[in-house]
Amino acid sequence: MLLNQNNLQHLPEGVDRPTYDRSQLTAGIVHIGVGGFHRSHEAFYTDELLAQTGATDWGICGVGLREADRKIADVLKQQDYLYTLIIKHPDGKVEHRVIGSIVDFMLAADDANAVINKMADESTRIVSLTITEGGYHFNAATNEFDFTHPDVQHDLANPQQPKMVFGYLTEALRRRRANNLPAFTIQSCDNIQHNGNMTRKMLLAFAYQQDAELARWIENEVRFPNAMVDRITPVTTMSDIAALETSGITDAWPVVCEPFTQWVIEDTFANGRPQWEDVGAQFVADVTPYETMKIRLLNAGHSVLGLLGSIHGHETIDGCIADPLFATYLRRFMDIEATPVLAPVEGIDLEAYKSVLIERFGNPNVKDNLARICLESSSKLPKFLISTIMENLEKGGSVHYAALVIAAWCYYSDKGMSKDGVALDIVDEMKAELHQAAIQSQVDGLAFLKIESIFGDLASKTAFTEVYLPMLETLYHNPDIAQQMQ
Ligand code: CS2
Repeated sequence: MLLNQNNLQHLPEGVDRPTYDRSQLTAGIVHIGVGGFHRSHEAFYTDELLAQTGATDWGICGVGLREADRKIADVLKQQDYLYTLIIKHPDGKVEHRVIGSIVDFMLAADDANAVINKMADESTRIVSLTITEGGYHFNAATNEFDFTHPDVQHDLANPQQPKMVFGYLTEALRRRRANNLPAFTIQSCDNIQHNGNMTRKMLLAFAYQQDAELARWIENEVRFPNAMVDRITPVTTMSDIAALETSGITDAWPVVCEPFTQWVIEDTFANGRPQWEDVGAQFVADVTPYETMKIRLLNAGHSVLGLLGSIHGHETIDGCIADPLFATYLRRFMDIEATPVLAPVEGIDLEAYKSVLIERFGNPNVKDNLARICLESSSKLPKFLISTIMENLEKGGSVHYAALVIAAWCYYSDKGMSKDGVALDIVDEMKAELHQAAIQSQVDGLAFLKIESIFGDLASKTAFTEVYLPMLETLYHNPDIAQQMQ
């Protein structure tokens, strides 16, 4: 059965589907970057909210800023913006849930002005974002907004015809202000520490350059709540689509996820917000301890398995966890190196959190590919892992487990293959630089660590290098990483 509004009632029994009247919804949220994660997380919470509370003013209008989003636009439109969330439980049970919270989708490439007007419309109260790290134009080396990108330069000069996210936001806010409308909240849902503060800093840097008076208004009126977001969402595969078809739903763009989900949000909104707390989200005054815990345990844990596992020849996270050597290594890393540098988190038992994490990673039905995990490691590892190393060095803690991961990353960047010669699919904006530095490390063992924008001054810390260098050397002699993980 083709998924669309008319066919909702004819879907197979057991499929959860919107029971609320979608035709009554207005889009109080405009979301930029409709990918897998938005659809398994914010759109899922919002769907639950619409179903449980009968709210009608919090539908979502998706926006695609890239020409590459055209395919998504076509598929969603054809399906009346409906899609299936395929929730895979560890015991093999699979839940199918049709999500109805997205009610429209606009492609900026078709009509930039219409997208800006939509954001500037009175009904829009939140603009949320999942644009990945790269979308923020943040320069890690200077800690500032990167004005050098051609799209940024273009947007400064052409406020009415923007290309990148901050150009759109600034112009929409300009129109709201001109129309005496209240500002909207800008809500980042990216897995970035202090994602709200980051968004604020980047937007203001851009806006001040373009129009200082407007920028001051933005500074005073817009709110940017920080949030910790969590739900493992692997890449949807053709076999997921085929299995769904066998179950009776024809959906060209479903999304797969685990049952677990968490959203911790700082309660600072400019213009109202959905009662997401009614459907499991947590509103707190300060999200810092939650996000540090998540990034240093979950995301770092993923990277530990991703890099070591890739060299060993594992393909998925659950494949790593099924290997006792990897599961034990991960737990030791968490206990010995990550936990000692975490602040206590109110209401959370860290030991239980770690055990749950390992269970989540071990879910044999969520085939989370290591290639996804290792994607853009250069922008992930500084926050996920290197911060833990630095803090351990400061307080004389262990860096042994993390050091092997960095050595593995060097080997991986150099060879681009597993120990058995299977080619690895490496996607990283810094791929070429990483590769060069890694090759160089055969001559100068510290060459890889000398990439300052990633490692800071780690190459000068002997307490680290004396652990790291022998590991790297051993790895080059014998890439059977398992031997060093014992
Ligand atoms: C992963 C995350 O990209 C990664 O390296 O660790 O995508 C992770 O699956 C999510 O943050 C889970 O919430």
